[in-house]
Amino acid sequence: MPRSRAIPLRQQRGNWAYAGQTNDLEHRQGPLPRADRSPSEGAILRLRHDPPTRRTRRRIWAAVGGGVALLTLTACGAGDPARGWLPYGASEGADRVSNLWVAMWIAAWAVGALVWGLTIYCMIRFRRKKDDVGLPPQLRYNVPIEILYTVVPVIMVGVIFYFTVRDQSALMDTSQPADVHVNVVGKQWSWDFNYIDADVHDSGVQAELTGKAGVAETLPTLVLPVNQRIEFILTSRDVIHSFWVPAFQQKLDVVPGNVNKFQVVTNQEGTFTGKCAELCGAYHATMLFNVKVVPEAEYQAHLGQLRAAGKTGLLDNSLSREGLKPGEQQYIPSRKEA
Ligand SMILES: [Cu+2]
Repeated sequence: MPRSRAIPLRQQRGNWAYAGQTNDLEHRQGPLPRADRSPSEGAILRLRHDPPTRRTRRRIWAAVGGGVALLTLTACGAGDPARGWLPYGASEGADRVSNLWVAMWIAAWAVGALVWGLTIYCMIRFRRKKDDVGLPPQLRYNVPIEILYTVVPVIMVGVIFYFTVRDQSALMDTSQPADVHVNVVGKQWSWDFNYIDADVHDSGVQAELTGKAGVAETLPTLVLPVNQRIEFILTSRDVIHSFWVPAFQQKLDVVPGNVNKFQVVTNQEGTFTGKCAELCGAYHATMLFNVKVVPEAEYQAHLGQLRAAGKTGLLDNSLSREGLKPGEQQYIPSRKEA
């Protein structure tokens, strides 16, 4: 049986109205929840707020307007909406990354639209009416709904996990023989490039960030042939770096003592930026380089220039601070294997 409780009568104060005034306690069942009590003023029910003032409404509309303007401006920036505003890719793997990225956003927006839609529907459909008194019926332990909102997110995470693992496995697959093998060596604060197949090397120095135009031309440049499968074999001389060419939309840590590898198939000529993506010390920001993807003849010409400049042979990883861990050397192909 419903049980009434005596509530002290209080005067209405500010935005609050008190239970005693509306005599609505007959509509309640059971003891009052803790949240409805005020320690100093006894059991008080929060029944209604005054409607938002004009000023508050103006602020809400200003915030909504600002958000829409920000979204519009962002959308007008560089990049292609069909690729989720990612930079254009210069490798086959880049398409895989942007497809996964766009698909995730579509799924996220669909879930967001559903949740917002249901939220707004509930806010309107079940809003407090002028003549409502007391609290609406309080529901709990709806087993079918609880199962639904446990199982559905698990399925969604499972789907995202499946596609992520599928694409990651493909991007990290190095089982196919590569056309070109480059041992990229990270060092504080630049990069060395060992062109294993051609038995030549290039050694970079850290960028001089003068703030003036022309810095890009002074950076170490990794030259690669177009439409070929390139294998990057990553080693470090000192601390953990991360080899990142944004146009390939792929990066991988460069770990001292270990050999990490990944392959890309270049499919676009051009000059792209490269950088270290792992905070590796005071001059981490100067670990900039260029990647030039060129026709085969131009690539061979560049190798010839390195040879002519006396940069023959490879820079040994024994130059590294700690060398490679036992058993890691086998992952760096020798010139004959490459
Ligand atoms: Cu670094």
